[in-house]
Amino acid sequence: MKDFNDTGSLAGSIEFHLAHTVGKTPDAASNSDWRLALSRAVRDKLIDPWFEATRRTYKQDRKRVYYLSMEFLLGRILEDAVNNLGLEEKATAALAAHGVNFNDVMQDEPDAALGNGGLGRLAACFLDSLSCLGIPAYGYGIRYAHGLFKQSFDDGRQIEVAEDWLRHQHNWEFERAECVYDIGFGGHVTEKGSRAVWTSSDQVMAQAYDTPIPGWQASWTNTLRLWSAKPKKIFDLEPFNRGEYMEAAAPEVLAETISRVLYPDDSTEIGKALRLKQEYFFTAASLQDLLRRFLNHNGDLRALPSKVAIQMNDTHPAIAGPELIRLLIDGHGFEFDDAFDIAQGTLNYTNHTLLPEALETWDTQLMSETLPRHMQLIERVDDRLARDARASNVGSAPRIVENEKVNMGTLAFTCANKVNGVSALHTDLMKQTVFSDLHQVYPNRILNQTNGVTPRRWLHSCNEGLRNLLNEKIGTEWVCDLEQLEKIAPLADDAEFRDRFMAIKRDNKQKLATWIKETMDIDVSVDAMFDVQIKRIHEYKRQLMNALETAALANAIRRNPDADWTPRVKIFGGKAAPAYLDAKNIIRLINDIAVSVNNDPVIGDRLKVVYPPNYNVSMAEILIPSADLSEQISTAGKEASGTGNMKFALNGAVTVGTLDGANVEIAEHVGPDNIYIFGMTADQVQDARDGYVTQNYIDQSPILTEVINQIRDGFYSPEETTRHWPVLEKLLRDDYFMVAADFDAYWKAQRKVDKGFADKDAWARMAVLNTALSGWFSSDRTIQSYADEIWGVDSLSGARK
Ligand code: NBG
Repeated sequence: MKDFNDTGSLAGSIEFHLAHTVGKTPDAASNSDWRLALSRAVRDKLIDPWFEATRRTYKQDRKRVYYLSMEFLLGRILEDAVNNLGLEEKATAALAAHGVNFNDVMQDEPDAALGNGGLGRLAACFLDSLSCLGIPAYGYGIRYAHGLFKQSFDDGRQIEVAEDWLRHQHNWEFERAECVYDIGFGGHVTEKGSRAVWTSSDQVMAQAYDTPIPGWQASWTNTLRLWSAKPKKIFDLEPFNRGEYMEAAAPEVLAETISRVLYPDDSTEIGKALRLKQEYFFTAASLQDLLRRFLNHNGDLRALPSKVAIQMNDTHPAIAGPELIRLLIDGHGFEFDDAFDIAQGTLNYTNHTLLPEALETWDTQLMSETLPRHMQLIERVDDRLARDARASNVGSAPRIVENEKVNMGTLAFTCANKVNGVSALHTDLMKQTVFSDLHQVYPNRILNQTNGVTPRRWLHSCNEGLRNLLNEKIGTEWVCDLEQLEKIAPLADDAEFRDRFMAIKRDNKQKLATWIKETMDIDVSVDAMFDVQIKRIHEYKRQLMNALETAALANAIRRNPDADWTPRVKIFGGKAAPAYLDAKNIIRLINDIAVSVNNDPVIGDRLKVVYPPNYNVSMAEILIPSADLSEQISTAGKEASGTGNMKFALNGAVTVGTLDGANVEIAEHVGPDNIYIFGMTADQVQDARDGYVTQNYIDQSPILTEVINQIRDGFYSPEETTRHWPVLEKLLRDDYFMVAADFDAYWKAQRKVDKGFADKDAWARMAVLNTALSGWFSSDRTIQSYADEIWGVDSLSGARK
């Protein structure tokens, strides 16, 4: 018998699985077949550490963390596992023996895109860090059949195509046919004293699918448990027997709708009945599951807060408050106040945005119809809040239920032990704005936890050249202790080191240039500055400001092509929510500017604009290591944190940005000389709001005026001159995010960037220092801080710090 847990036999294990799991011979196997075989071989190696982690958690009766998130934007899973297990070389050799290219096999894996952007990707980085730190944890979410849509462009317009990652088989998960829970909706409530019986009118089953999440070198492995909705009864036999086959299948269709598709909007998708069902579906299943696990070993539910910490990732799982209270009262006989205290001691809430349109509310009518018992309990929680507000003499008492709406932020806050923002500035603004009343009622509840990113994926795996250089200079401990990168700071003054650092950047740029040529047929020069803005397309992130600056730069070059230009490649990436028309208009404008600029012989290599479609995690892994300049230009006060900003800095890109979100802390860490900060501060934005007139700012800026006039005259859309009028119309009518007000400051900052880049040595120094000084932005630091300050758990002995 071969020992398949021995790393040495990876090659044998791959061959075994190719034959016995996939059913292929090497000569008939495609890249997909090899991927499936490799995935199985790698997954086998996780089983022992996975079991061992569970055994140790039970044995030591550790407190567990449950991370409830509607989204997990994982990207490729195989790549992560190979990286964390250190199997890259062995896998490469094993496949090469069959003439198969390891990278081609890795590229075959579709991204697991079960998230929209920031909050979902943060959840994925957190899973990695929880395992790396050896904290017993489960991620709980939804196993969407269709993740975030695929984006393509048709004549510059965004087209959305359904994503179907599950159709391309992936074999990471374990289906748990036995792990199912009933989830009810609708119906009515019968009161029995302080208890109630909720008789739901519709039920579905939540079935678990488990994916092991290995930490670094698999010293610890946690579980991501995703719920899939299944019908309670597959068939309605009566209509079936009458020959009405479609009607007979209706229960199945209805149930499966719940986990069918991810809502493709990260900020404004509110009020949709199906979404409320999704939220309740996964929250209720997760709570039943974790209570069952708790009760297996503990008799007394009063001990729940000492054994369980639940993190609500945004308000999406906020129904956890009323649901846990309901289970305690109606299921276990607690009185309301005791049930509330237990729930509140267990739950915590992370806020990810202050944008008013993104703060979830539900109509009381919809809530009462969908979850009648919960609506009653929400009213009780609201009374409790009113009582606490009176006791703390807060004048304008905040309410959960107001104007026939349930405010989920207020609900989550009231039911939580700790409430955190995701950067220092964001947390301050939470206290001053949306949660100012609640902060007065519960003054010790809000705290800050600045986001972080996992160095395993966002440096070790995506930037092989830099990884090897770092290993050579400071050893490998930085991978789990990222602040060790500081040790390379003195090397910023070492010319030879700088050269090597920049040669790696150039190498990465060359790979990207080849990819751009292959996929988009655009020639870009690696001598040019690679200037990258990748993130969701949203007005507050101000891709429009970048586009207008690009057009202005093109004008300046055309006027004086022989001046000493710093060549640039402007790279954009990102999707717009399908219903967000203003964002889609901006995409089309960028694409039209790209066509015009790229085909202008006068401009030539001085400026190129590239917008590859379908930006996702895997594309980010190519773009970030190749960037010279990182665009983080949101209106100050609007970007809660940003995490892309951290990934760029870590990979030696210099930031041009506003004092927003975590940019503020990045500036503190890398120092003012190694970042280009421009524009209004959050306070100045507030001050400028009164009496803001876009046209006044445009009039003050001849550069911006010229671009606006060109767009109006159809310069970028000669075949349809009015095409981009809606963008201008919106800008002039409602420049809420102050593109016009910050434009000149941005233009000037970019010209400083041009000069900076032209001085190769000085730029290289900045790049090195960005990498050296951004180690604090590791999600390991963030998770350790959640563990200490929110969850009250420590990392296990034997696991790495
Ligand atoms: C996003 C913010 C980002 C932040 C991430 C992670 C949502 C709703 N919000 O600024 O816009 O970095 O959350 O905290 O995804």
